[in-house]
Amino acid sequence: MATYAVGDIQGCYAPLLCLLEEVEFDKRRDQLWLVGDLVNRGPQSLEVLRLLKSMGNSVKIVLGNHDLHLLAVAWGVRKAKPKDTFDAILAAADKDELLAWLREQPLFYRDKKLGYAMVHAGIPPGWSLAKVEKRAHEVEQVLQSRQIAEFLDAMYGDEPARWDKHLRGMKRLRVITNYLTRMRFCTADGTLDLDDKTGKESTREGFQPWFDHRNPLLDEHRILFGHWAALEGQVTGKNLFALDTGCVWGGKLTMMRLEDGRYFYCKCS
Ligand SMILES: [Mn+2]
Repeated sequence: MATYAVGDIQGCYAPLLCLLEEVEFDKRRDQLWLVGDLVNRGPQSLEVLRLLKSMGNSVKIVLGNHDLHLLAVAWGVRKAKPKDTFDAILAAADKDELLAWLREQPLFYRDKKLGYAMVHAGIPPGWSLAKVEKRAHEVEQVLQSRQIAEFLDAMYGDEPARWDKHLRGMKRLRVITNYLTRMRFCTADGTLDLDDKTGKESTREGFQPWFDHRNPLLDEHRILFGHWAALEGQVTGKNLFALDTGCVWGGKLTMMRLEDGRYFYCKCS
């Protein structure tokens, strides 16, 4: 029995199959963790969703910004953008089942025994593990409720740029979602810069990668994340694992075996 965590797939089905084959993945015995952005930009988002859904309990997922965007288009609150490549999902006979499964997925996942947790983008400075879990759950509850369309519509936007415990309603859910699914750079007080998508250096004073700010949580817990292909899998913290290695941009798909920290890669065309 082993646990394998995989970076952003974004519809790249062939490299995912390649990795599963490489480690002789067996869903009766092993677990597959995915750091989100299962769909979009790549060629086979439908096949990726079908495969992961069929794997049942052996799969653990956290939602990424592209997954949420797919839900927003599917719920009719957003139009697909020219670059979006998930038309096949929206036209599929099993669309309803796939989307019902997707909306049930969390934004944060943790396995206490293994000592790992995962999130798509990051965790803002100052949030304890208990707070991340509680705030992620607020978004999850709305996604699984009748308010889903209202939330998906209100989810877009970069404001408020900073968490405040007094925030209520959609503004509160939007900033939580932006931290967990879109963040790269922020300041020590958690003010977000959602425009900068470059490597590790921000040009704006006070802005650093979210994980370079002091956060006691990062001393105690091992965190897997995706979303930031420009990092090329390189981070400094001993407890941090950046798994997005730009598969959809012609990079590679990365898989890490959590029990021994060994990496596996498949090339992406
Ligand atoms: Mn992403």
